[in-house]
Amino acid sequence: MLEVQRHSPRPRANSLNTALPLVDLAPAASDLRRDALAGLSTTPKTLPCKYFYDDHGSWLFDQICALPEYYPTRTELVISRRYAAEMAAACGPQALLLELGSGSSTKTRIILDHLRAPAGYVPVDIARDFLRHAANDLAAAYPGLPVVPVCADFTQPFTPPTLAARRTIVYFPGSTIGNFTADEATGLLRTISDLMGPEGGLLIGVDLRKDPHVLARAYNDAKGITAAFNLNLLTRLNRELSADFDLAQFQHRAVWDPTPGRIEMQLVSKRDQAVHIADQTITFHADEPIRTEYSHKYTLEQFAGMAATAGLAVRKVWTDHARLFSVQYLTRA
Ligand code: AVJ
Repeated sequence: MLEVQRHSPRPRANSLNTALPLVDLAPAASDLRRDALAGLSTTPKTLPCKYFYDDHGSWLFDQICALPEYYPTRTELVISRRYAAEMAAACGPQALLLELGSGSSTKTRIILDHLRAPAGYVPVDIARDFLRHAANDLAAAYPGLPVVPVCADFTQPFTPPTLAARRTIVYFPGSTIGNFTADEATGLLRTISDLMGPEGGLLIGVDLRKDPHVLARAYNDAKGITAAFNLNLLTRLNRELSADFDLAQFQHRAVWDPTPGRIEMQLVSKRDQAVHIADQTITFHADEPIRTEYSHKYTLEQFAGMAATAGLAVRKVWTDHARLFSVQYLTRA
């Protein structure tokens, strides 16, 4: 069955139901079980945010991006449209664009529209079918552009396909870098430096420090889409690990922690309860949280310092008038 092949460590082309071959390095189901059980056995309890992005979670995230309270996507789109020509000039001609966490590849099109003779596009995402559709749509819109989707967890080592290009530009929009602690982010920036090589560059979206009330609204939207996105993690554990979380007994919460400068998303147990996952029993007391996501907000100075630790130098910074968000171009120092 497909399940077995999926665990194969070697990249393989999968042309089932699709025009584009997809390099499938998706994490095995056993990774989810191991990570979930490990995270729920610690105090405080945690679950890795990368598991938000199954196909439904990726769809819910796109709904978040369209919310009036969720300023990052809207603002990054404004910045990207306004400065696309400058961004493309920084990337240079015949560049291969390697995008980490490509989702629906919406912002990518703005960059691709301005790049001179792009050599190819490699979207990397953990949600296989969502990636397949996004990559096929994008390839149809850019005839002649080589598009090689890679289903992978980019927080783990992976080897991207090699395509002929003058240089590699790693594209990492959305401030996904904010999901990592400073140590993890520094490590990821080093990995990115390896991916882009000595002549390459990094075009990255970085969310900035701001009024905590603006942040609180962005992560506690009125329609409850962020809550649904957060709770979908438990639905996924129920489905894929035969867990028995009662979704009515957990509540979405997002709190701003000023010292590290981050939003922390949690799923809070409404009462004392026990949950079964893969022949283990996990007990919760009333009000006990599972931490599901960090979203760090940086000053320009903080981010530049972290990049320097990883051997990268900020060459260009583009922001909106209110300085809510930034897009930055980095190369090796
Ligand atoms: C795309 C991961 C950066 O942290 O703001 C949105 C995910 N979480 N609402 C973020 C998210 C809650 C988003 N990232």
